Amino acid sequence: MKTAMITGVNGQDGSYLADLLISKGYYVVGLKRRTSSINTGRVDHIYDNPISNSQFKMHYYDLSDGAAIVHLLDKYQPNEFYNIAAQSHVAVSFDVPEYTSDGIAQGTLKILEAIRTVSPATRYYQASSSEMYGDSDDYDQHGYTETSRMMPVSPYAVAKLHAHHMTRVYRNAYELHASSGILFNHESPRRGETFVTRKITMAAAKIKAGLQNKLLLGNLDSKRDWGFAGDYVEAMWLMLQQNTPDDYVIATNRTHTVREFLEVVFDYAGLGDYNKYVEIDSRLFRPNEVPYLLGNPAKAKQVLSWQPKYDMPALARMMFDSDYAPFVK
Ligand code: NAP
Ligand code: G4F
Repeated sequence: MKTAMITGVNGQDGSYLADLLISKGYYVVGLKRRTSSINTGRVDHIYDNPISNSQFKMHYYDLSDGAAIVHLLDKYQPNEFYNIAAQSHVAVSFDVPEYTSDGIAQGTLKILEAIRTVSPATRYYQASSSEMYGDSDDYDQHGYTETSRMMPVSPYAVAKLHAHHMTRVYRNAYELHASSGILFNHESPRRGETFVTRKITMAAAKIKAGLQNKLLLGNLDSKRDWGFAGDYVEAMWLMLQQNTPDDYVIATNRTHTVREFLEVVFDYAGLGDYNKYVEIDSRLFRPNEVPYLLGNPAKAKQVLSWQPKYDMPALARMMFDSDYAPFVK
């Protein structure tokens, strides 16, 4: 039985990845930081099922703890390691830049160094981000590729770029099987409630249920390439099954404004014009914005045979249905 270790296992991607790997017969060691309130809601179903429970073990771990990761890697010698944990909210990274950077940049380095030292056969996945492109204009009509110039515009994105390059350095210098997935925005019913898509689908569900009448939002004009998280964790796994480690763009190759996402959700919910409910709040604008993201996943399609199954409208409908389900009598 293969063993996989996942940081941030109780986050959106960590939980879908744990589901996928367990379904493939892996023993999954999930790493989670200690919090004062229990926040295992996204993985509780794994505990509740006796079969998946027997393939799952949780340990406490924080990205700041270099010694802990040495011990964990030494103990389990996992076949695969997925570094998913991060302070992942771009706007928040302007409020807590040092904390964000320490976890993402130095935390990644600690893990890579620990793999090199005590478990060099472990295959490594780095959660890189389309946010790293920032306001670069180095794209064509098909979008950004793995080699497009990156011009990050947030503390989060600079830290992700540091981790991205460090992964490449460890791959080349020490011949680690270390790959980075440059993932464009991906969402799901498990998406954190303060990211814009989930904020919109939850608000639409509550408005339809008569429990909310206003939705405060920031910039509606930025464009994002939105896919489904369940599709994207399959790409992570596929990267680590290749003989050669590499970097891959994972995206749908379609881009939409936040406004278009709003229109799809409010129309599908039968609420009509979103302008009746949405107010623009200047506090929700960022000091710097990434205006446009479109990913070209041609390499992933060719090498990994990976394709997304959901486009933005299908994703938006899935998320709304999930958020509205508790209100259906
Ligand atoms: P998420 O839902 O915010 O999950 C992040 C996970 O990291 C949570 O389990 C969180 O724990 C954990 N974490 C945060 N700080 C930590 C620390 N100091 N030590 C240990 N664990 C810590 O994020 P996601 O959407 O699943 O994204 C997964 C990864 O992909 C992140 O690295 C993100 O930056 C990156 N990414 C995401 C997207 C996207 O669109 N979703 C796109 C590109 C890249 P708590 O639950 O306790 O906060
Ligand atoms: O949903 P968002 O917060 O996602 P963002 O900033 O694109 O970052 C996400 O995707 C990245 C990949 O490109 C990941 F690396 C990162 O971890 C995260 O998962 O914001 C999307 C857009 C932005 O332009 C933002 O300004 O929506 C705009 N927006 C407008 N009103 C809002 C809001 N964003 C949030 N979170 N909340 C609002 O009220």
